[in-house]
Amino acid sequence: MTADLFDGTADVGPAEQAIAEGAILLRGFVRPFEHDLLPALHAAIEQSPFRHMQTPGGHQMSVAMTNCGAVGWITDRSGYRYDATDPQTGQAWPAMPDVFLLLARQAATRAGFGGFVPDACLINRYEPGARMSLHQDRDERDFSAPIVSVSLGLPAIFLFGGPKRADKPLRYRLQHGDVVVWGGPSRLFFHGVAPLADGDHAALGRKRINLTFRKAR
Ligand code: MD6
Ligand code: FE
Repeated sequence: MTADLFDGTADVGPAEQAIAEGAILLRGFVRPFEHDLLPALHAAIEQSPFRHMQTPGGHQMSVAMTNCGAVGWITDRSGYRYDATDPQTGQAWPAMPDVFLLLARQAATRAGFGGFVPDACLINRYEPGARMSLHQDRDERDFSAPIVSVSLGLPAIFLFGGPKRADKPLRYRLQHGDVVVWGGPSRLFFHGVAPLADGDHAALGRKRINLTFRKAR
């Protein structure tokens, strides 16, 4: 019970944990990629900066977003969609860095989804208090491809429900370097992120960054 006090295993848990049929949590999977990943992330953000998008209902999202890849996910008063152009810069989104692609492919393969080629990477930035309400990812054309979700920076509580909005979500703590791969039977399950607790991460400071890789088209 107190082993964590002595050997630092308090938050380690099993390295791989099934969280639903078709969904697996790969703890620390980012580690071998981290050295190349963070500079590539910062370069992408420089080209297409974070912004708080509007929902179709007219609310501003608490999570700031940008994208890289051939297409990016956007929301505004007219709805949710993927677009090849960043509406803020008027330019194409930054190309998907090789290290992003490699990480996403390897994680998908590890989870049993070989041949995953994402064309979109949504980059989410959570500052303390930011949250993502329960939703389904359903703006992609082909639900047979999985989603690969990478957590960086401050830890967050990931809420993972079921096929109906009313299904009571389970809670998973996602830490820097964790990857969730998600597809098959749970591809359309409701999920969200609880309000981010304040903290200071050694590499990223007072924020959490989530990369969500999808095959949108
Ligand atoms: C987040 N993630 O972790 C939000 N969606 O910041 C998602 O909305 C998400 O992690 C689909 C699949 C995996 C995810
Ligand atoms: Fe989602």
